[in-house]
Amino acid sequence: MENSFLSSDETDLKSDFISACRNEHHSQVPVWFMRQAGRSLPEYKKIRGEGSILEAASDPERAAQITLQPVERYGVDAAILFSDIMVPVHSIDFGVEIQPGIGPVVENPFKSIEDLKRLRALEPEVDVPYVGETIKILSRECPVPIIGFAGAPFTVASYLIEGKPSRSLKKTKALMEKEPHIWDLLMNKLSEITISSLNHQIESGASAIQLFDSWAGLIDPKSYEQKVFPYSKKVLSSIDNSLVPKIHFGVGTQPILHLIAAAGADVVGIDSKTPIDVAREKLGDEIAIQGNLDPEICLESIEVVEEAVSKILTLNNNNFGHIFNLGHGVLPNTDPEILSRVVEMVHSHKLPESKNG
Ligand code: 1CP
Repeated sequence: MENSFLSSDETDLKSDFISACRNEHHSQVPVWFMRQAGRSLPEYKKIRGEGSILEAASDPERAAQITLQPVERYGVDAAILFSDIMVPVHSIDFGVEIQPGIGPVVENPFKSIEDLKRLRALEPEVDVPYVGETIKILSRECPVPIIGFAGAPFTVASYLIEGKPSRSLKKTKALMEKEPHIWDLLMNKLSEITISSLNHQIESGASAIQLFDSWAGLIDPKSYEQKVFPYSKKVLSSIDNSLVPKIHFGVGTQPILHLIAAAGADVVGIDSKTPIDVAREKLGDEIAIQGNLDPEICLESIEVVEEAVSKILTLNNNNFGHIFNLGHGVLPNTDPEILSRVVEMVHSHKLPESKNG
């Protein structure tokens, strides 16, 4: 299937979001929110149903409807597929569940070389046909580009090894340091699974992809460079950016921002602790930046939020390579009215007529 949203110098449908990803001229700053689907929306709670998010995500009609909800309510410029970074490893029966209010939980966490056998190759048409079907429904019904996504090998590995959400990543760091050979085999297997998953989403009609390496900033920069970067690079470089732009995001990545870009990103997603002007100083003007309103600020009064939005737009200094977003996911107790106001404010900011001002 063709991606129907092209950049501004193509003749097909034009999208500010895709133009910004490609650092091309457009008139309005595009905006979407990480974790915009399936969080605070009352309409989500209505159709979510009982059972795990993995069940809801495996029903294409329902998953497509949930994906569309934030587009309809907020008027955001992109839709992120309703799914989860653990869907591929769940689908090959590694024994991953997602517990409401907790997150990914693994019954038998990854411990030894024996566990590699439990990570067979992903066959998307057989293992996750519902992902492709959801994207195909969205390709017909969604008025804005669809962002496909995957967890980066490191972040997915951390859940498989820890067995549950963790911020110390003790077991992950121990395996990485003490068992380099097993680490390499594990990361290679996860890289292949990630590549299959992303290519399947692109073939099904995703117009952009985002690689979430949410916990990349929790290890030291040297370990990131040696033990994580090569695999993310393998994933991103195996995706042709003439087909879709590639967004690479992690939290706490300021010291490794150049590597987040060098892994093969068209867009670097930054968290709220990295001011946009600082990011641009590190990355140069060619690469696009996505971010970075603090999700915690969205719990404050409208005046506080407005000031924070203005500050980000000012720091961006009318650079065309900017996609407005949060610095991490929408918090579950966020008032949807606040996010509607953010979209309105971002859209009312006018960019210059041409790239040279
Ligand atoms: O906009 C959307 O919500 C779209 C769907 C989506 C996305 C993009 C979900 C649904 N998950 C994700 C990505 C995801 N999942 C990431 C990367 C983004 C990020 O850093 O937030 C990560 C780290 C996960 C893993 C995960 N799944 C967590 C985090 C656990 C931790 O370590 O703190 C959680 C809580 C889940 C469950 C989950 N995923 C999605 C939903 C709607 C839910 C909640 C389900 C429930 O509680 O029933």
